[in-house]
Amino acid sequence: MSNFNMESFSLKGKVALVTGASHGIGMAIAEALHQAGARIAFNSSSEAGLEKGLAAYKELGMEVKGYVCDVCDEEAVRKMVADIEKELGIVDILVNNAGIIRRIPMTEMSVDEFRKVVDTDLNAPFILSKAVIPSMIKKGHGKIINICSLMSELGRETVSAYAAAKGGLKMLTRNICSEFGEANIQCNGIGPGYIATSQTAPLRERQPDGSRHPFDSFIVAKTPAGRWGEPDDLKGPAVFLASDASDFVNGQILYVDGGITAYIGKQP
Ligand code: NAP
Ligand code: GCO
Repeated sequence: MSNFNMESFSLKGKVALVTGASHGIGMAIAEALHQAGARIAFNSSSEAGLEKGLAAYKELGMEVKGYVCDVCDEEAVRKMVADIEKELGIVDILVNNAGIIRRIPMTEMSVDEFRKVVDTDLNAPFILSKAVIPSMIKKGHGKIINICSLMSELGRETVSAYAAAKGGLKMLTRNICSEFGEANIQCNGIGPGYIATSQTAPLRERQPDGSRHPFDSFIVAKTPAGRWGEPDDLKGPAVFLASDASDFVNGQILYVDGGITAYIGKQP
């Protein structure tokens, strides 16, 4: 007899850490996990970002714990996780959302710029996961959700560091699954398509004559849904992967992309 019921999607009693959730996709995911019953911790790399995030959560009527923490700094991450464990409890759900992109032609990109993207988008999820897994093992369960990208699968001009990092994040997801599945830790990824946030704002800016950005029109044509995604489109998939309902899903990347990775594109 299956013990599945709608409570399987509940996160009541769970503690979730969503990195880089002072706005954008991270905030939307934090909102959804909170709606499903989780207590939320988030971080920003700056005091200003933290304050902005806390004010926004207050507006939403959400009581959350916020921390200033650079996800690339292992010592700072260890301290943040220890503080969360003291103030909220062991982290049951980690969402590695914090990330950056630099759009620079590869031959013009400095090694330092390449390294910074890989550090934030790949090394930091390793650092965060390493910090929370021991307590998850002790507790007997845990959920790690890595925010990958359609660029975990596809490349394009100027995003070499980002695509390399997000491709690596896909494989880190599979490796955490492989190494800790037997400890009842499920590690999956969400691969958003093109989502309307501050990160993609430059790709959607109106042209001087008021017309749409060519890239904006290109993406809308390439996406079967015929639109950019919104952060809200990621809420349901995040709750599913954070909940007991996905206990037998491990090492998978769930593409939430309006179909773009499945579509060759309309004949011009
Ligand atoms: P965003 O608006 O730029 O938000 C990224 C967040 O990451 C910011 O809140 C920033 O926080 C945080 N962050 C960056 N570096 C950090 C660091 N060193 N330490 C702590 N926090 C740091 O981007 P978004 O569109 O919401 O993207 C969120 C995630 O989704 C990223 O991993 C991105 O790669 C991924 N993604 C986005 C899209 C899209 O189309 N938008 C598609 C696929 C995947 P502070 O500024 O507060 O420090
Ligand atoms: C870009 C975009 C993409 C999105 C996202 C797509 O420059 O092509 O920023 O990289 O951010 O990752 O899934």
